[in-house]
Amino acid sequence: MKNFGKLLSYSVEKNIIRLEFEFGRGRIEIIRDDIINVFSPFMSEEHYSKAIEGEKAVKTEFSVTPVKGGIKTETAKITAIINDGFLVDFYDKNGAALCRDSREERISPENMTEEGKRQLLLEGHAINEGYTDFDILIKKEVSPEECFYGLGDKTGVLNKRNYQYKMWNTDNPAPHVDTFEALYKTLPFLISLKNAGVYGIFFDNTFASVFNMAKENPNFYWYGVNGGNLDYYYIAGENLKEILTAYTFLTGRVPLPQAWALGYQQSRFSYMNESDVLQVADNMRKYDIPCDVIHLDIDYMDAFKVFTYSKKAFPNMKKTVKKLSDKGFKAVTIIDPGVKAEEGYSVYDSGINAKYFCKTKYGRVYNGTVWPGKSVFPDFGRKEVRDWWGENHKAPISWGISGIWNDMNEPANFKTALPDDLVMHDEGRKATHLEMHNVYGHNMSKATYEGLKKLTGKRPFVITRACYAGSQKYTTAWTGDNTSLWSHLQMAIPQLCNLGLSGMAFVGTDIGGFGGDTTPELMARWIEVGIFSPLCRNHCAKYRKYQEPWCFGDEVLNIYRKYVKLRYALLPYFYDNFRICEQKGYPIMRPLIFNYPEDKICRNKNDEFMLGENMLVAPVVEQGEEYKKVYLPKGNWYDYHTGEKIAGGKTFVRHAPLDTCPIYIKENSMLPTCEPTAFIGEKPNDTLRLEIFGEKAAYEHYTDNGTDFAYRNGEYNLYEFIYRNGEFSVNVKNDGYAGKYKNIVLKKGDKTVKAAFNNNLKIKI
Ligand code: MIG
Repeated sequence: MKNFGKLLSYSVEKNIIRLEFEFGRGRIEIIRDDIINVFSPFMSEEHYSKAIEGEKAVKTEFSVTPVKGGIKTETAKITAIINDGFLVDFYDKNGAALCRDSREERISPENMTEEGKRQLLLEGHAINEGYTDFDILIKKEVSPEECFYGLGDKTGVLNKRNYQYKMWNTDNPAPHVDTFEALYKTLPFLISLKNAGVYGIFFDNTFASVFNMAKENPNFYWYGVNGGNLDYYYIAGENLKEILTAYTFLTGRVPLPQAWALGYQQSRFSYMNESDVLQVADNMRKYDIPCDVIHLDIDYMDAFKVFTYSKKAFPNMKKTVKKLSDKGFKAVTIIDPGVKAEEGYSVYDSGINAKYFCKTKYGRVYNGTVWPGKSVFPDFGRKEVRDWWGENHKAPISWGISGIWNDMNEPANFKTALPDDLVMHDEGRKATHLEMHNVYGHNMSKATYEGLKKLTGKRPFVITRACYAGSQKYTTAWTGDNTSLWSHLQMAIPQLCNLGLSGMAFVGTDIGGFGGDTTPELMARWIEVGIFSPLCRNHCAKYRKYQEPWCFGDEVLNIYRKYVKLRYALLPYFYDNFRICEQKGYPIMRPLIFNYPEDKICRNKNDEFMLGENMLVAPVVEQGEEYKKVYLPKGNWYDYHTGEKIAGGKTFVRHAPLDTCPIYIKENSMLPTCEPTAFIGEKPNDTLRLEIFGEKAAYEHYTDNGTDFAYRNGEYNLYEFIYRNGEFSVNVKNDGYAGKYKNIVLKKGDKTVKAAFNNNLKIKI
């Protein structure tokens, strides 16, 4: 790490404090009273952020005063002391030290002898080389009880303490075990929670970085990166909710999806032709499994050429899609970034003519090898390339495709890694693969999102494998190639929760597992978890056992149906939570700690999660287990299956045979549901079912057309439902959407009341 030396002088200009050190320069930028940026221009004076779009700084009161060995700056929420050596310490208003740079030195693990290394190599072990020193190294003090959350799709348990991870978007299908350092995504944001308080920290640098979460030394965690700038945001807040609202203020939020995107989705690598696809569709209806989407994996293409389809497998794609749509299904097609290098193929030709593909440092178009064989890679950092890519979606849109699934966009290359010095651009600026690698999937998703939005005017549905902080504005994501293993079902919970805590809230795993062969029991337990993941898709690898719901016999089929129907019943609740996510950045699927930051037991709760504020899910994720050890935070809860009222603040055992996923509803809440249908929109959604739990509750419910952006112009309905003194009433907060409910069915315990819906309802129950 660079030695900055003593602080020589500083100056304040607008919201920026400029710092002159003996051996370098630094900047402190006050973004808001709860967000401060720490910056040093190792590469450039500009941030060049891909995550943060537009100017975020708002006019904020702050003071700057000299202190011994540095300066102190204060906003209404943060006190920061900037010391010699550009060591920065953050305190809250009560003086609690939340985030101080550690003064301790790292001890290099490179003290290993040559003989030691030789032995390790002989046995086939990797040597932890290259992790010893970094141009940019930030060390932050850690207290003994401190926990870390976020960091994206990383492996392991919920609390990231004691792990080391690398941010370098990586496609590696080997089973993702706890020691895997890099998966597909780069979300360099973490939340620290300790007895003294919470804070968030976002390291906005796209180069390969390493996070060592107090694994090397229990006294500090460190972040190291070679390349880019020293550029991080300190985020203050009272609790995890405030931190996430502020983080998503910076990097953006998941926009409301089209309603159908919340339905159940079925995929396989691949449904090989039209009759395969139609058969899956027919079986969904035949076996009465609600389903909205069928995915077409790479084999639908002609020789893996993107934006084409194989006429042999799908003689007329438009007709196939029409047949699906007649049965109530949307089709989503996969699109890879690798464009087949073949003259006469229009996507290749147009991209070559316009010079849209990445070049080697010698100026030649770079050829890699992916599914189509020799392939070229669009330089997605440039706007004109993104626009061109977006326009290419005219083809799938003309076939009637409803959404796009972006794969392989780490980017993956079969034979070797792409060269570090491959020329890529960040808009007009020449950059390298090393800098742009981790935002390749982000830029591709942005291209897809903007293309679909322009072509359809609807809320685009995009799924991606690789992404960067801020990608939530453009795309949903799945966790890539998991395996049909119990350990991967277990990991799905913390993995999806941490993605949500990293801003990527519309996420899911391959339900049933991608690689390997799932078992009937694992399938049943996985769907019991999977229906709660915002993105709900069953997907499976080539040459692996078929894993559609009917492939495991009647018992599993019945369980599958029961839970997918539960998903469909809960769609109004899901949609409400998506709206909250767009408004405040709160994830839909959350770890308990998000709702109960004071509850120490929740800090390490890996096998339960919350859906929004009111629903707690405690699934069985162990083979052969028929009992679940359930923990409920303080307060009263209702067992969703039996209605039994249970006092929380304790752990107890719930009988949970294969067909039972324990679910609990918080006392004094309401749960909106609907009658499950075969697909969303099969029947008009005109009856709201509302279940009341407890004697005093208020709940906000949101509806809109579920399709386009009219809601942003006020075309939505927002109701506040109130239950007090035995009476239910409605307070209309916004009355802008014409699609109104006709009926309401109120439920409380074993009482049910049906009524015609209107804005002035008052019902005794
Ligand atoms: O090299 O498109 O993660 O979901 O089925 C494999 C084929 C490429 C990897 C994705 C997976 C997809 C598969 N793809």
